[in-house]
Amino acid sequence: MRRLFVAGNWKMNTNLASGKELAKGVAAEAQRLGDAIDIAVCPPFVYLSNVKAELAGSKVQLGAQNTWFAAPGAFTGETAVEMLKDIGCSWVILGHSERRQLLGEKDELINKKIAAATSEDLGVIFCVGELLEDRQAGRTETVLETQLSGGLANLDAAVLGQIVIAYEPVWAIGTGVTATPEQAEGAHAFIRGWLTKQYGAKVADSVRILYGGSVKADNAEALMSLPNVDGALVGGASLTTAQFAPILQAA
Ligand code: G2H
Repeated sequence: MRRLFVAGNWKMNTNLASGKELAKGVAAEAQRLGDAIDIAVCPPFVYLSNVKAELAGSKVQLGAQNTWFAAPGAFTGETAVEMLKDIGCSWVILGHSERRQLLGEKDELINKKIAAATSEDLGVIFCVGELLEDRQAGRTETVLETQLSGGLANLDAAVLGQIVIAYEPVWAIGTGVTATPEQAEGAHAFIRGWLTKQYGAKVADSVRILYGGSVKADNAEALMSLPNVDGALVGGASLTTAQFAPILQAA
């Protein structure tokens, strides 16, 4: 049985005060819910330590939204995996479509980052997903396969224990358009089938696959109750406790 996982991707949102307030609210909700699910928040880099302080004593885990793949050194503006670990991060989001599209991140770079994070025991939320034009042209599975095989290249099965995959159809991100349960389940089942082919059924059955893309209180339960959907990566609706708490409750 896979344990459900809900992570809030705050993207480039909040300020210091609102980020601390939000962290406090999520910690309080997590406390109320007990130990039923895994919960993480992924604030902007500059607020990671402040948010961590607000989460003290809470089971809510901390995640970063990016990392660099090399050890500390001359990489202006970048952040090393060991720095993220040092300030208490348990997770890093990699392969997000906003970084693929806006910053030109390719599968090869994402693969290096995944390898670096997992080699230091930092959990990875590895995002994959197709563009609208891919879906319309019937290329969804080809795109997912390319992103999965590129991102996970040369990683052995043991590493999969530290990786959560997030299926985020790009056409559903921040648009208010959510994948239907059939579309989500279809893509998730395809991903699990691919994992089975690559790593065997035991590993594939243990990997959590989150859905991301306009998850809200009113669609969270339908999505997270699907057989191959093991939680959610939530953007916009993770930015207030009022919207995030019902999603946590739905898990
Ligand atoms: C997809 C998601 C979180 P939103 O990017 O990763 O954002 O829920 O705002 O669509």
